[in-house]
Amino acid sequence: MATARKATYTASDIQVLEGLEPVRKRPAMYIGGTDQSGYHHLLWEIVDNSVDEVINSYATQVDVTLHKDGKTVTVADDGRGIPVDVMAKYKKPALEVILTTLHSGGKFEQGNYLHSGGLHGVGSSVVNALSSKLLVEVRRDGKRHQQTYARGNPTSALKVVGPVRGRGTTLTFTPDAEIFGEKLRFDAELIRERLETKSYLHRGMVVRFRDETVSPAAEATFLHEGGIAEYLPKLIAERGKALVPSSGGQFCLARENGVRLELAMCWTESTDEHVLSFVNGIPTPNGGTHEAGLRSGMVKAVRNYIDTHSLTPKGVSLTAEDIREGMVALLSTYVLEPQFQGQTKGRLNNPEMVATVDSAVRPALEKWLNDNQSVAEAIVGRIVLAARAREASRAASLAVSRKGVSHHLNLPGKLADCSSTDPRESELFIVEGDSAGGTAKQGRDRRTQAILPLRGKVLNAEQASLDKVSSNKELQDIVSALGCGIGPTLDMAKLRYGRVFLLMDADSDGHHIATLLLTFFYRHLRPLIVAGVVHLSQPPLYRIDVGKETYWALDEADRDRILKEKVKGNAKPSIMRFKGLGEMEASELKATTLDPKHRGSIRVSIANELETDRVINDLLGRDVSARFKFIMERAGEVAGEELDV
Ligand code: 0RA
Repeated sequence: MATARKATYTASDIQVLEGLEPVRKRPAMYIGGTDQSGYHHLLWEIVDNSVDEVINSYATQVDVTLHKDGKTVTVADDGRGIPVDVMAKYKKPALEVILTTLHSGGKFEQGNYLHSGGLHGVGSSVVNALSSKLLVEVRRDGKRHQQTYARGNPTSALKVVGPVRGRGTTLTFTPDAEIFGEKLRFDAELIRERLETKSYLHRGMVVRFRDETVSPAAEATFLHEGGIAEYLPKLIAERGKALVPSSGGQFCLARENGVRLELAMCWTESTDEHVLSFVNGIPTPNGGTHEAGLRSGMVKAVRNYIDTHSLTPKGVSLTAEDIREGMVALLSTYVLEPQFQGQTKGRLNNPEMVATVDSAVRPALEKWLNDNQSVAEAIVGRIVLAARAREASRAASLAVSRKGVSHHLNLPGKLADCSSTDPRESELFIVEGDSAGGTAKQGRDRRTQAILPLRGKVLNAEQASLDKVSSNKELQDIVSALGCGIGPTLDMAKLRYGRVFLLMDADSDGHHIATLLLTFFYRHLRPLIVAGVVHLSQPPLYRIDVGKETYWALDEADRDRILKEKVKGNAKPSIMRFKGLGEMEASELKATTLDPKHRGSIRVSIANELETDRVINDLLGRDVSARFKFIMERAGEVAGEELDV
């Protein structure tokens, strides 16, 4: 840390000053309001003073107690103790000056104190002014000093009440009901959270919280040697997001010029970005210049890594948003003279912080990516995925809005719709070919099952230009029938069917079409897959009659198993192989594929988005049969229930 700290502090270092009436007249000016948040602000101010002693290595521990009444709190530290020597100019102890005058405090900004909140020195007198009762105890020079206050005024002189070991300051106060009303109480859960967060921000600091509003009193000790790197996994778990495998990293940077910075970050599979930032240990929920610096430095570092390792994807350009998608970061910065916007310090305004953080983050992150190449690869994969998804949905939504398709009114002509309009019971079967479509229409339950026959092959959504995809007739028909739209404007609430089945021949052409359709759903209608709407029908390839019994086999292996198990003695089974769905009777199709009670199907799900994306890219561009093989292998593994694409 570049800041020089003065070894001693004298009464002459206190700068002053103003009485406390303005605070009681306009409390909101000082604590943001007299609501629940302002009430707790009093406590944060006092806690931050003690935390400052820890940050500056004068104290090791902060103890907070919430007393039984829920309105009185005690904050104790083992720091230097607030000075008690009499100030010549005021003829009062420094402690009393600090607690009774506004803007008093050490000349912190002149560099003898690295402080947390930016309002300190102001803090304790503001708290005193707004408390109906305040008791301060200072342990210094082997003596225990005490003084009491009410609404900012001393109610006793500063007294030595006895000998003491060690040093430190303890403040006990009750927010004034005249200011805050009778109803407000401290919220133990809020305090616990705030204290725990502090303990992550200042590694090694011991924070204890004792809640006496419950019996027996609840005690918690917070100590996180790992600092914010330990906080990151907790944050992600709280938000319930899956981590991009091993994309976590931590960068701790020390900077000259009084700027200290710590950063822990990783990427999740969620599409939103989440940055939690702090200035001098105080949360900045509205971000500010330090966050802007993080974003720009991070994007530059990742871009540079992609460029130098020739990882630039073909056919898609990466935007800053793609790079930031799914990012979770904890940024803790220290600023000597922080300028905050608003009374509650929600946003950092120091303009120099953009460049400061940017130039700290960029080289550190780049080095880290180079040192952790496999992690870097996962991160880049994640980013390319974001870019592809963005381009796909943009093109798709453009095409749809250009055509002005009204999904409800513009149902495709060849759709044999069901009579029910309740998506919970309605199903759509997308069927390969007109002849199979005809069979399916005969075998379906007209009330709940709709049939959409597809002619020939659909377009390869992976290879074709995005524009072509959305103007492809077969794909457009699917979108119109579904009714939910596509891309960013997709609205699951408008989806007309609760289940969608892809019903293709059990041959290689059928496999190919299923693959292309899955690609289309994956790229353009992904929420349907995520919601578990999309299924692959499993029509049988063989019908086996043994005596009066009929068995259906999905493939050769299935056929052989049935023959072995079911054909006893010299019974003569009759085996029939369907060349396509069109060869089946409507009743057969119904019994094996359409009827919910007997049909076989696989629900399509995305087990691993990154992996899926890679597979689709690798395989579908060139070798579609390999891609299908992949699907079928996986289908076998999951025994006809779930298919992970
Ligand atoms: C001003 C000067 C010194 C210490 C403190 C304030 C101080 C304030 C608080 C508030 C809570 N706990 C605190 N502990 C210390 C420096 C005194 C010296 O140089 O000895």
